[in-house]
Amino acid sequence: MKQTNLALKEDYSYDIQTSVDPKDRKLAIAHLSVAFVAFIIGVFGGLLQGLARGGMIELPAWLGYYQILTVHGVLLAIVFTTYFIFGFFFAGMSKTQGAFTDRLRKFGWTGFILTTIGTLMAATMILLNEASVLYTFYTPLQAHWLFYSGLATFVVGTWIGAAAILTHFFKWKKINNGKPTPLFGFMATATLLLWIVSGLGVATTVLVQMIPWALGLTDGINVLLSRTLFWYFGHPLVYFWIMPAYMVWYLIIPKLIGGRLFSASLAKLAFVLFLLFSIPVGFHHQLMEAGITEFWKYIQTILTFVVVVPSLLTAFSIFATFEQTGRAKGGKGLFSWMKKLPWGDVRFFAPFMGMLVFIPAGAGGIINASFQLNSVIHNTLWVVGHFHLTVGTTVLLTFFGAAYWLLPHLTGRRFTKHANRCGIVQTWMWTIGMFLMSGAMHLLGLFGAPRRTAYTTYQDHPQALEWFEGIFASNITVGIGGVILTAAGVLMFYNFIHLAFLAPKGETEFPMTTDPEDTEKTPAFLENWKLWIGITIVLILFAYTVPLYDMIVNSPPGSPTFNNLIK
Ligand code: HAS
Ligand code: CU1
Repeated sequence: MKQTNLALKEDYSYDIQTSVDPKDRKLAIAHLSVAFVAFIIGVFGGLLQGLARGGMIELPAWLGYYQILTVHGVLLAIVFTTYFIFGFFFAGMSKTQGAFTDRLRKFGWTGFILTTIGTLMAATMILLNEASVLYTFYTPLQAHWLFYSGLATFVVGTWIGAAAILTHFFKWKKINNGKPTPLFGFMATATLLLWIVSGLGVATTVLVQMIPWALGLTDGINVLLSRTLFWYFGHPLVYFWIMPAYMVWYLIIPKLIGGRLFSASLAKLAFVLFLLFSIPVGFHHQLMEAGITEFWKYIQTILTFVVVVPSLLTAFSIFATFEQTGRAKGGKGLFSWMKKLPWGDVRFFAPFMGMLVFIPAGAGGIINASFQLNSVIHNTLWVVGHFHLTVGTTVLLTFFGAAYWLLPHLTGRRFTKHANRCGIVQTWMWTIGMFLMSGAMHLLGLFGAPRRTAYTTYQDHPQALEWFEGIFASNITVGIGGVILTAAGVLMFYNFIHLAFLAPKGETEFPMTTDPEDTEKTPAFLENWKLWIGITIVLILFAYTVPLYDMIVNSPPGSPTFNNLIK
């Protein structure tokens, strides 16, 4: 493996053909290992919970349904995603902007250790059945104060890791004043700033409301305020998941298909728009909630539709990249250029299937956000179907696709034909399993099947007994899909072990697209982070100040908010 010393060179010229610095590789693979251990445990949590809900098994008395549901959600949606993203970011920043300094790498390890301590604290409380509060842990469900302390430690740990990555980025920017920054660092910065600004909401409700409440220091809690602070964080949380997946689409896929990204400016604009508009939209999770006026719900619905735009820009950019590459390779006709894409390479195929699934997934999100239409689907299985497509398929299949080159690159092994074959099979199994499970969830949701219930008889719903609904709108189909997904999950875990620890020693490329042609012409204002952070704060204040003030000043009697801190 060509070992170029990646210490920040004076001219900060960065050669993206180099590999990840050996010391940074250890930090990245530590994150990815925790991610995949959490993944396999979370997958089995999902199997048990899906079969119990479908009435196909009875959980043992010592294992609660909501406990196993919390395990499934926390380990997959919070732990797997966060550790994978940080592992990917440390590796990508080391590759594109040179090795981290020892001091910054120490920050990285400190963040990793704190995040892991927080994970273990929260997981222990869940396993002791002291925190069966689901992955959104919002009130009025109450967990043990150690669970909330674990969450707070987890978040602080990620902030320290983020500080290392952001410092690495801005040092490069300072030394290369005026030069367009590398796309990887730009996108990671937008994602981590989003994570930090939105994390302030959930940190506030955990530290100021939930922990005092769980310790019995306050005898009640302002539920509306707490849920609002949670959803101030909760929607940007989903973009914290999807933006790294988009980074794989923008930066890795063009290289793998032998092409070049369509436009750097469009890519940077999309990520700036995510930073600006991901946070002032949390009310679209609370459209059916009392205590928030229609006016502010409607404002945040409009802002939600604004934040759909960067996803549409992404769809256009990626599709244009496919087409210009397919045609450059001699593809002709309206669509036959698609034959030129590397369908047999799982590093492309898995993320591609994630993209394809994201078309109906995103459309479902637009339905969810369509204000009064939300009343049809809110708190039904439709929403569960939605996020098993968005994060459960688009994000996860994209991360799996990245793992096939990232793991062996970091551990000095080869991405073997065997791994590729296993990967193609795994992708089809995951896609088919999810089509059945999420498809049935969407349909059952339309028949009114509730979410977050241990048992339901909606598969016997009279309307659902037409042959089509009888097959698809049934919990049996959900269960069958869940079993196929579990098998696919086990195969993915095998692929992780094979690629990280068993594949033959050797070299695997970290594929990264060369900068698009318009890089030098990228408008300088796109690099003005002070401007973007300023506008983000203005939008948040515009969308939340009045409703939050209202929730505090007019909080229902007996539900101490910050009042007990103010009086
Ligand atoms: Fe969502 C609930 C609205 C995106 C995840 N969402 C959730 C929950 C989760 C979640 C976890 O407005 C449940 C939380 C809970 O437990 O209560 N969501 C949206 C909207 C979008 C959206 C408007 N969601 C996501 C993403 C997620 C995610 C991304 C995770 C990664 N969502 C909602 C709403 C709710 C909600 C309400 C609350 C429901 C309720 O009442 O509780 C948008 O961002 C979607 C925009 C995306 C598109 C699709 C663009 C297509 C692309 C692929 C192109 C394909 C290519 C390949 C390039 C418009 C980018 C094509 C090649 C070919 C050859 C064809
Ligand atoms: Cu959302």
